[in-house]
Amino acid sequence: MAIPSNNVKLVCACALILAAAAGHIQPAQAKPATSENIRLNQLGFSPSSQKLAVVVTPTASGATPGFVVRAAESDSIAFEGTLQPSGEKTWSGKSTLIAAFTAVETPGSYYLEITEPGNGMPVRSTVFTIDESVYRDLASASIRAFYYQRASMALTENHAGPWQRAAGHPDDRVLIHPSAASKSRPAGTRVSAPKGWYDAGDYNKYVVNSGITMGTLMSAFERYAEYFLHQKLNIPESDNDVPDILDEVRYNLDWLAAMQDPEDGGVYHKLTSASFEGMIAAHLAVQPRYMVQKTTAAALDFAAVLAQAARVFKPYDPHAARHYLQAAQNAWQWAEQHPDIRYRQDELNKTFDPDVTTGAYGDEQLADERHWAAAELFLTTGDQAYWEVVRSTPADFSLPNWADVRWLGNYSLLAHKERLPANSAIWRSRVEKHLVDTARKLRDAGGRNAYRVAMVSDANNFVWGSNAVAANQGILFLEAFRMTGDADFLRSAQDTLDYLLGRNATGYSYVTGFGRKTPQHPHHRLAAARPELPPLPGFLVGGPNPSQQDGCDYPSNVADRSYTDHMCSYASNEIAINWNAPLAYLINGLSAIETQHAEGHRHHD
Ligand code: 9MR
Ligand code: CA
Repeated sequence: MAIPSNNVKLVCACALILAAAAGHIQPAQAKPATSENIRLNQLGFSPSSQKLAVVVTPTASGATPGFVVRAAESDSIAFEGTLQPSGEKTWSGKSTLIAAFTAVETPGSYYLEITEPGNGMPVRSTVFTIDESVYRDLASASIRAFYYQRASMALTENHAGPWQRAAGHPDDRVLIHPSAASKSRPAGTRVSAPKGWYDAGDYNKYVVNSGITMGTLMSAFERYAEYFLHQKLNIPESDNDVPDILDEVRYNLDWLAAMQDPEDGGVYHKLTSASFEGMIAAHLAVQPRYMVQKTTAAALDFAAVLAQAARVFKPYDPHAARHYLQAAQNAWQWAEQHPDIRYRQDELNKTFDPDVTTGAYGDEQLADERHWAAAELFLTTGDQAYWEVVRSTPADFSLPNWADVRWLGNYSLLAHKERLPANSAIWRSRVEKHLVDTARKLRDAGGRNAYRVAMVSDANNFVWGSNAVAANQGILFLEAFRMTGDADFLRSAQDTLDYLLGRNATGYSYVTGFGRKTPQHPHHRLAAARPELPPLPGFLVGGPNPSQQDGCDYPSNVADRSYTDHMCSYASNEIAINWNAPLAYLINGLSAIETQHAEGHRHHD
């Protein structure tokens, strides 16, 4: 049955009467097949949000056919519209058509039905939900994921369900690697640095990558504190008086604090086994663990995180907060005295034994780390010396990643206007302008794009961990919305979430356990060790990455399709804390804004 662009109800009714007269109504069989070519957020939408689906078509067609949205249970029509051509093509050279159905606001289950371009057959999308709480579970799962990554403690059934497990990595007898030897801690000295989160699919703990992860999570809390005060995550600390997200952050903070050498304030780059463990359970991964070389990047990221923690934890534990601030200042001092100790793993391995071959997080540019540390230290202490560093840093925008944290500092500074110096107005308007201009450009690029999302508009976005590029763009949009109040930016943030949850070139929702087509075989040792279970839920996989550094088999080399749901693929299908943190920020930020909005309405009524 073809769907005309108007009079759909009438035609359908006629068809029904004719079929009934002929005496062979078979509603079950009559339902059109589900098409993989209709891409949309597989969880669905909140009632007031923008709602789009993208239809990937084999060829460009001049026609703009109609579409309908039907209620899943009754098949009755809730909305009729016309598919709009997108303009730009996909990176595979395909055309797309856009279905907009924002007007559907009644909570319920729905599907989209179209006449498939090319063959004229009616097809439908998978069922999606419209509901105020549609993202609630994902919002908490994106943070609960960190709980699953905890080292040094057993996970119990009441918190971890079927993913309960024995404790791994006590990390209370970590060896000082020769690269990290000092007078008071010669090579082979045993030190203790338990707790913390496993970085990713591997079991190591890296200060640099913890840095951006912690900064992102604490900033999410600072921006949406009211919302997080009420969020319950069912983690072991859920019964105390501290917001659960901060309890989770603190588990990693306890480890991070122990990465500092108390003797001189320097910070070890990582706590790691010499080489990666096999795909085995945490408690069976028992290679010796080492503290490896103190670096400038580690010290500055540490300083930034501990300075922010001093601010964030002050109301809950003022004693700990003072300690965090002192640790941050000590690390800063060390970094000022050692401004250019970079982590170069290949060189390190020429001098020291054993060779270390795990994640390097080697960063050659350290001005951004210095800026971020100065920004957080300034906000916490008000000390003018830090402001001088901040003030002299270039203001142009760059999207945060583990190696570029300059804008973590700027986001913090802009969100704490009341703490900026009296004469900072010019600085502030310049930095704000860079933020808003960049967000506007990205938003416009998204508006032209075949998937209607900024992320896909530039093939260079598809790096290792591309999904975190998308999630960080989502954060940028949320910050632009905070700055301007322009709801267009909120829609761009929603577009970004829609991209991650299925409106994309592979048709995957990239978060484990959330959506109809999700990663089943992430490169995640905790998951690989339990093949009888579904993968641990709430984890964002790295996503499409045409560089394919893992050498696995991929279905495509095209930028946004170069993804494979195979355990082998650490370059496209691993999970990582620095990718989950911006997902958590985006989804919880959107939920927080949604909640405010709904409450505003209720008060208004
Ligand atoms: O996310 C990191 C990516 O930017 C780098 O290109 C890549 C290679 O150095 O490493 C990624 O980080 C991995 C880390 O080195 C070890 N743990 C797993 C991380 C995610 O794949
Ligand atoms: Ca850097």
